[in-house]
Amino acid sequence: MEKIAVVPGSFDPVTNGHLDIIKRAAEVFDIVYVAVLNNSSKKPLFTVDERMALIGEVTKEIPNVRIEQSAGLLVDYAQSKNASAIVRGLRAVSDFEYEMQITSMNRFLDKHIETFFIMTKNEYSFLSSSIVKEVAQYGGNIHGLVPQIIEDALLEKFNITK
Ligand code: COD
Repeated sequence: MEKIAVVPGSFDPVTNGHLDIIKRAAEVFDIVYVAVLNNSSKKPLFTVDERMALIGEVTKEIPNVRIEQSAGLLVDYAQSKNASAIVRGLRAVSDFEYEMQITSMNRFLDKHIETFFIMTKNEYSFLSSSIVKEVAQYGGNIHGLVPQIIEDALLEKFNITK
């Protein structure tokens, strides 16, 4: 039976940290759905369609990755894909409390779904979409933190010419 996982997130925009988690999940699972979902506590910079297109572009070499969106609950989406696993990335201890909370809630909603965590690579442990946006907004150097196409998209969003 195929092992199907969902890698959910806001991906606003996708960073090298996210990409690393997606690639490593794709080595373990047969099919990986990268799901762009709504995090009600965040106000996105990129539209869902823009985020999906950018993720599609940077994962196009990984054959078992599919990019989708969902406006509802993560567990409902996972069920609709017959996914048995949710894969999340972990950076520092500060991620733990939030991840514990959403994992417990997802298990309360669906007792069959299992959440797996992949520890970030050291070089990405400080990296987040928010910090990349913050630096890009002021014309700072984000080279190496996001793929080139994401860097270009950020500069365009912030009307920065290099
Ligand atoms: N290294 C490794 N992993 C990383 C890095 C990095 N540098 N940066 C981010 N990550 C990981 C995050 O830990 C996360 O696992 C994943 O990448 C995505 O990160 P974000 O920030 O893009 O995504 P979030 O945390 O905003 O996603 C939250 C969801 C959208 C998944 C959540 O809000 C959700 O499930 N929404 C749908 C509604 C729902 O079901 N709610 C109930 C559950 S609370």
